[in-house]
Amino acid sequence: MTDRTDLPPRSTASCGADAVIAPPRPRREAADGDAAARWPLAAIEALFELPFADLMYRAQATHREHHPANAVQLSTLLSIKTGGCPEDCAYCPQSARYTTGVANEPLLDVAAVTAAASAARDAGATRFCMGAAWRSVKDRDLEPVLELVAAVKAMGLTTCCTLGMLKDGQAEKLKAAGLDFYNHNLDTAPDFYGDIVTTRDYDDRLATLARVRDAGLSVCCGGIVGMGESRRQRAGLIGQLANMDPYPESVPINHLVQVEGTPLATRLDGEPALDPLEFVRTIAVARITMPRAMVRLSAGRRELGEAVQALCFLAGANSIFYGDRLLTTGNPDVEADRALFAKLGLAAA
Ligand code: SAM
Ligand code: DTB
Ligand code: SF4
Repeated sequence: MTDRTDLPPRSTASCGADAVIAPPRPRREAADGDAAARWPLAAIEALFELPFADLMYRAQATHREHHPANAVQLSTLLSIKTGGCPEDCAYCPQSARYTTGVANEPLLDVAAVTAAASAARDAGATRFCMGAAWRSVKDRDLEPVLELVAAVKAMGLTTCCTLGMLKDGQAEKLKAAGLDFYNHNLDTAPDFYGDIVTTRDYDDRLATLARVRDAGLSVCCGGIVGMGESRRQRAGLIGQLANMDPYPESVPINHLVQVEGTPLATRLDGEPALDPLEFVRTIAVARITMPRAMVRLSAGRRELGEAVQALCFLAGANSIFYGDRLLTTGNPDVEADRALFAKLGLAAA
């Protein structure tokens, strides 16, 4: 295990006794190699508890130490196989168990996918993520996906797929076809997961992530905030991610998009909505605990609005989904994002 000392310097500002921020530090791995977490839950919770300005200061310092200050990666999503999924993920409009108006469509062909990838590249995206509403990948479906990956890779884009669980050998084939990243989210903390998904276990997800890592693919793994989880559970999700060895290269943080017909559209009725600053805090904690990762401000940007997005960039988010659609739901349009980038002095990367 590598020794991570990614913490920013303590503040040396001399404006009073409380000017020096004593940052919670990750525990080193025990010498005997036991599984002591580098980021114990208590240390992650302590980050969440920091005064907002202190948290933002640390996140921004970490961000600047490891990344260009004002560059944001543009990643475009395409749903290559929409709807009809057998899983019961309570947030998802593509589950066949819920009536959401999302139809079950066949896998897109190479021409449709390369047309979308070409438009994304022309609009400035450098990364292209193809998503399929599958529980897992059937071998007969893998072959056409390999063609899609090869075609998008040949266009000079960074490639990413999210296709559900992978069996032995499938990650290697995706890698050989030209895949750079595989996205597979943990979604939430282990102790909240059973409230959200019952048709696959947390361990199933970890097993797929291990296959992805072993095949030499880069890992894209994150979760969803705002599903009714507690702050401790948000910290639990970040802990799961940050304590992976190595942690994911790419960490999408989604804000729940409540879609009519899904259980989470109504289950949260009557509960206070997640405070937007709590979402910003989650981004900041992800940045501090995974300093070199690309932290992607993912689903929910339309609902967050410009000011909260600006705070998310300040908190260390350095990637977005770009283009007016996510998989089945809307995203800010390209013109709106260009205007926001101009206003904030951000450059597309
Ligand atoms: N079916 C594959 C799987 O679940 O592994 C890949 C596609 S799935 C739609 C990819 C991710 O999108 C989910 O893991 C979840 O984190 C995110 N997602 C889906 N619906 C969402 C929603 N309504 N709000 C926020 N994030 C969502
Ligand atoms: C991720 O973490 N978020 C993206 C991507 N990975 C595949 C998906 C967001 C989906 C939002 C709901 C929808 O559009 O269907
Ligand atoms: Fe299916 Fe993925 Fe949606 Fe779950 S998140 S229902 S696995 S498409």
